Amino acid sequence: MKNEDLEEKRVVLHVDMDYFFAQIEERENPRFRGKPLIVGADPKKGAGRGVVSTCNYEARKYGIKSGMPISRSYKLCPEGVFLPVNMPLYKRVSSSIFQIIEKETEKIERVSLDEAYLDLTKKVKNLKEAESIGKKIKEKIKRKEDLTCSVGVGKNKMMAKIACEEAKPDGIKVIFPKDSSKVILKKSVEIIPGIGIKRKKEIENYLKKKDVTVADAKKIKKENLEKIFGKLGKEFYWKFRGVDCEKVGEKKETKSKGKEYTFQKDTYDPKKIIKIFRYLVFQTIKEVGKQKVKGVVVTCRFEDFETHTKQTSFPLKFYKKKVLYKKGVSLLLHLITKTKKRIRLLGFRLILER
Ligand code: DCP
Ligand code: CA
Ligand code: CA
Repeated sequence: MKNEDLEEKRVVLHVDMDYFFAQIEERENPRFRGKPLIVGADPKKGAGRGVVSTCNYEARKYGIKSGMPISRSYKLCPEGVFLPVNMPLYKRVSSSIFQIIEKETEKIERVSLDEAYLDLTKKVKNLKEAESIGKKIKEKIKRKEDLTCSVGVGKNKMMAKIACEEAKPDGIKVIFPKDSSKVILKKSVEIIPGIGIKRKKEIENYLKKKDVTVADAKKIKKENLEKIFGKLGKEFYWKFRGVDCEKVGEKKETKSKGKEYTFQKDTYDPKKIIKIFRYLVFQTIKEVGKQKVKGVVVTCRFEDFETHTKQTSFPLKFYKKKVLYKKGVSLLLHLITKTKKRIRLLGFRLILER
């Protein structure tokens, strides 16, 4: 099989910082160490309306998670330390960390502020050697920034990421090629990159079974996966077998800039909605400056937390403030005209040319 030949020879390393924003806050404020610490919107004693960005592991014991309403996290842990997001600081730390990582290879894929894949195929003879590089990266990050990360090594991006998840926190793990397909079998199908709650449900519906594992999903024929997931079906078929041909750097981080606003009170007042929407659009346009724009994304979260997004892309020449605003408004109308629900949050984002 051609696909498999290509990937057997690769060595991929995945680095991901542990509880990134919260760990930086702990470093800045050592007195909070050991206490549950939540980074995100102001909880306002439980009346706050934003979300949790992340939290440390002590806070996770209370069931707090990224993306959860901050009010809920406050109910789960009112004695927690709640801190606002200090993005400029996290960005500075991120670029300092990437300076370390970039010394190891040019073949890097930056996934987000705290996460990257490295293709070490040409740098090392085997996975054990990659593990040494991983240890070196961990030590350097600890020494320079006093922060911990986790590292995974595998024969492809998927296996490196799964290894890294298993190494968390502050660990390092290698999954050798011969073990790759075996180690994923008993795990929930959600460990497969690209399979989230929705796709897991589709697989469960197809198999008429709950809590499907990779072993369950592996029983589905390639043609049937293609029927369920279209073009992605074939990719999933191979991923269930530990095979992932995606190259490091292939899936570039989409560059985008945007703003969100959570209303003080859920609203359907068109005046309020349009006023905030205009603000989000023109603030974003100002921040984007002269960068080329490829698309527009509008997000709308309703009073019951149901969240919808709609997006459109267009040729680069389209960049004009008024056009972007009009595009945004038409997407927003699509999202809100069919519903009678009040709006909780609005978001506007521009996809940028890299
Ligand atoms: N983040 C966010 N909102 C989310 C998810 C993440 O603002 N819904 C931010 C805060 C995180 C950072 O991105 O610190 C990195 O996200 P991760 O998913 O890697 O999570 P953490 O680094 O916080 O924790 P973990 O140790 O599980 O990697
Ligand atoms: Ca992380
Ligand atoms: Ca991450």
